[in-house]
Amino acid sequence: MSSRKPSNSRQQADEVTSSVATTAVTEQEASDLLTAEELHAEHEQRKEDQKGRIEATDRELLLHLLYQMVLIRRFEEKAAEAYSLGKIGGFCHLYIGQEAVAVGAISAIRPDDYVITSYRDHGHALAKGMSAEEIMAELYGKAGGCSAGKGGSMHLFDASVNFLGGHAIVGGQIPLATGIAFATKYRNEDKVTLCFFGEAAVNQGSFNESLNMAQLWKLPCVYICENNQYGMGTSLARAMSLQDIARKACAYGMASEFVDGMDVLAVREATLRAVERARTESLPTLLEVRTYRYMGHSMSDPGNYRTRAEIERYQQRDPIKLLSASMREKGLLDDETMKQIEQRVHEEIERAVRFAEESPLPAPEELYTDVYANPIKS
Ligand SMILES: Cc1ncc(C[n+]2csc(CCOP(=O)(O)OP(=O)(O)O)c2C)c(N)n1
Ligand SMILES: [Mg+2]
Repeated sequence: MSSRKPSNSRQQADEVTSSVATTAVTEQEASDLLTAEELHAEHEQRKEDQKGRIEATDRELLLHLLYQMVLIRRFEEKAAEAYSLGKIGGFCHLYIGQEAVAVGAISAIRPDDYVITSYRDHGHALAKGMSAEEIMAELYGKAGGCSAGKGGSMHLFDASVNFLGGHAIVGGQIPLATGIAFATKYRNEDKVTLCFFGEAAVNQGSFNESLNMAQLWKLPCVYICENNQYGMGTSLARAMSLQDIARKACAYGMASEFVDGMDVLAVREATLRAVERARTESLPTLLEVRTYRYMGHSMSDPGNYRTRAEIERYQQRDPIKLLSASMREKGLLDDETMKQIEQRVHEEIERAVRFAEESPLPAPEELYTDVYANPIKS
């Protein structure tokens, strides 16, 4: 197993400062499998790490983080079901397995801060406060959706909660985030921008251009790379010469951290540090958050490029299981409370599906609205 497995973000942050040659993950390392005993030992170690963080966190907040992760997981399971029934068309990229990243990071900002992300956006939209109803209706292509049914899964958007998309061009949101952070600074607004993107976007020129500018102009932006180790069917090891993404920040003189993306509290803490740097010093940060997606790249991906054993290995590190197990061991969660969380989530999802089913399709004349800011009159 790779020595870079994300069991402790502090330790990993230290490792980031060690040499490139010793920290890069090889394809061999990435495909190594742990034995059942090793997996169990790793899970126990992670729980110990997380329990230390739990002691410093308010129980209401812990329950809120757990609720949000369960909500995103069940929302997407329902979306997958609706997609299979033909109720959702077009592209649909699920976030299952990565919930701790959006939930942990967004819990570290204020409602008036901005979030922007890629097409794998359902989790971020929910965590930023968009309703499950308007998101599900958007997936269904209905008029009640957040983008009036014309954006679909990849183009969720709600300016009222400062969620600025949902972007389908890989790496396209990174310069947009830099621009948003520039605008807030220019207007003297005390706002931070969180920009989420996949690790494949790091190979795009827009990443380099944006981070260079953000550091040069001291912009309050947190760049959060969700390293789920695949860009469609291509593993990180086959596509990136230097796979230690956090280290790339040194090319811009920017602060960075490597974070365990399966531990929602580790993500929250690293983001809190980055947000503090953005607010008090107006400086950007690059976070490399190591995570894993359990499902295919999109609903049409059969996933032939990885083994079931590899997926199961990561499912052992499940962020929801980890938080609930740690909370139980600390006496902060019991069966009854967990049942209530699942029940509340179930009701919220049922309401969302009902809303989406009952919402009308967009009227045909809507084809001509929202195309140009100043429509040309015929
Ligand atoms: C500029 C551009 N090139 C290629 C694509 C096709 N494409 C869509 S998703 C994707 C992989 C991106 O992977 P990553 O950034 O790691 O995000 P993940 O899907 O893993 O969340 C590619 C190549 C695209 N949408 N935009
Ligand atoms: Mg990826």
